[in-house]
Amino acid sequence: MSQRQESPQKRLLLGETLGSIWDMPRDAGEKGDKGAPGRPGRVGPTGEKGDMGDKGQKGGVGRHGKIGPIGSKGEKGDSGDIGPPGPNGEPGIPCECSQLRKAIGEMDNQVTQLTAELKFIKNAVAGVRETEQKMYLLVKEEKRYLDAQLACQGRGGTLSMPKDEAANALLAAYITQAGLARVFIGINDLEREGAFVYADRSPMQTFSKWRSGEPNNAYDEEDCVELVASGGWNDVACHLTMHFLCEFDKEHM
Ligand code: GN1
Ligand code: CA
Ligand code: CA
Repeated sequence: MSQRQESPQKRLLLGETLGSIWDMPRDAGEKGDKGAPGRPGRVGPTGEKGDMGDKGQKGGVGRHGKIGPIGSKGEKGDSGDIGPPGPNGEPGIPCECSQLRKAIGEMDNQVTQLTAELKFIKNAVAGVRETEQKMYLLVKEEKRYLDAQLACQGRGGTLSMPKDEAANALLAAYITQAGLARVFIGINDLEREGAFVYADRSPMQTFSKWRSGEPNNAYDEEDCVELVASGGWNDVACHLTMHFLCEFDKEHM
């Protein structure tokens, strides 16, 4: 199909005519049918985050877990009630009771006699003092500290180690009655200056009985200890010689 060619003037005129027809007021025609629905619009921007939703429903009960480890041993229970008494024993052999009683009575007398004699020997002859656990002996030989300790050990004991007020007071009274002013006791700082220990190397406990100003390590040579009659302690030179106090453990006699 061939296109009809118009002259430029004619095309201009036609254009103007069409334009004015287009612009002319027209009567409204009848309403057309409803058009087809338009295409869906573009996807909108991401919305703002909403509030948290309601809490979901509680889930169902879970499966049974595995058996746990064995628990620790329980405490010991209370002791049970006392059982019923046992049956009577077989009859004994007839005893020579009066003879046995006589023998026991005689032994009782002997024990009393021996106890009195022992007391005499301990106090009057040996001149010892004692407490429930210890026996103390004042040795009236003048020795240096280490020789005094050896002399006590040779008798099965050690230099006296007063570890409480009662023992210290007993020893002070002991030397006072003997008319002595001072004796060696088993305390020293031979190993480390100022660190006083007992002769059995046990450390000083809370109890001590230093005289005021003691221990002073006078002349830088006082590593042994004397007990003076009034009950106080003083550090003195170990090479001094004096009487001394031994002690013996009754448990080991
Ligand atoms: C004695 O007498 P003097 O001051 O030298 C004692 C010291 C005492 C001191 C206390 C050998 O020394 O141990 O600390 O008195 N020395 C002797 O004043 O007994
Ligand atoms: Ca000292
Ligand atoms: Ca001293």
